Amino acid sequence: MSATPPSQGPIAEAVRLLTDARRVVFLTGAGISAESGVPTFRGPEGLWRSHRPEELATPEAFRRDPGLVWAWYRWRRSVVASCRPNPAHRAIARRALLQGRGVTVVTQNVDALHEAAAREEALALAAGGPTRVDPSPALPLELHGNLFRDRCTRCGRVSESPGVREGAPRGAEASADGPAPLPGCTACGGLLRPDVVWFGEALDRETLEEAFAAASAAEVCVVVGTSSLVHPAAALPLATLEAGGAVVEVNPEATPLTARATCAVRGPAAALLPAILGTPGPVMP
Ligand code: BJW
Ligand code: ZN
Repeated sequence: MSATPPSQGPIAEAVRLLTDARRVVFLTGAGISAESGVPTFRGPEGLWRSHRPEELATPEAFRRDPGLVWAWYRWRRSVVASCRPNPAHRAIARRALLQGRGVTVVTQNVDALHEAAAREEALALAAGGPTRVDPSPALPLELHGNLFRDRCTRCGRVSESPGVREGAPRGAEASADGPAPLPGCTACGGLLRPDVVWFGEALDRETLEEAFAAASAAEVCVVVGTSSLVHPAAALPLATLEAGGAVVEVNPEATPLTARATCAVRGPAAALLPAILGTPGPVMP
């Protein structure tokens, strides 16, 4: 059972805003996965501290040195593959599954942890019951792609990247004998790249339109663990505000969004989201 939330302060206001809201958007960034062990981008421990974005997360960087970019993504895949959803992912998934289509989960993250939480919570909700629970209301719109998919630079074919999901052998990803060879498309032989969105690249139009439609229709947009610096994602909560909805920000630090948020809750997501949304039950083995 969840602890009784406080009756005053930002948490209480967030609870009040969300209790009866029928249309809710959750917009998440790297901070929601920090407590799962996934590095964030900015900040003292962030990925950009030791790797400059323009060296690794642009199409120019990939054209210049695909081996370097692939080495970085292979390393990140191996890190993320061993990470599990934390109570923040699970609380969001639980709310989406219990409320159904009124909730939209939008993420900038490429770590697939919202998807894992959706499947785990669907199993937990179905536990002991005769029918399975459909995880799809809790599956996220992935604005910046997915670390575990590849895309062919020649024919555009998208495929699951082999050997990097949890439990899979890592031998195919790196070798003690030197850098792994550049991966090729099984359909046309073209060079594969990670199916993620780099700086200067357009986001998938349908996904973005769906996210903006949900944000504009939302009574509440809950913005969790993002620096609110990267566009167009950073404009989603502004669409909610412009349409008359409320914005709840959950972040240990202030961001450019804070001054405009209806309510800013300071602290780590894994503790705060369950306090605001209720604690999910045990995960099924
Ligand atoms: C916790 C916590 C805990 C810590 N609990 N919280 C308008 C204005 C200005 C610039 C632009 C603009 N429109 C477009 C641009 C350019 C650019 C941009 O935004 N630049 C700005 C940075 C200046 N945008 C683009 O280029 C985008 N493309 C585009 O607009 O295309 C237009 C176009 C149209 C038609 C044709 C062609 C082009 C694309 C952006 C792609 C971003 N890609 C990356 C890499 C993805 C792949 C990968 O992972 O490798 O996405 S960059 C990186 O930043 C990643 C993230 O998704 C994204 C956002 O980062 P996020 O999530 O905010 O993480 P952090 O680390 O910054 O912040 C973590 C936060 O968590 C902090 O606030 C902490 O305090 C907090 N936190 N622990 C809760 N426990
Ligand atoms: Zn191909």
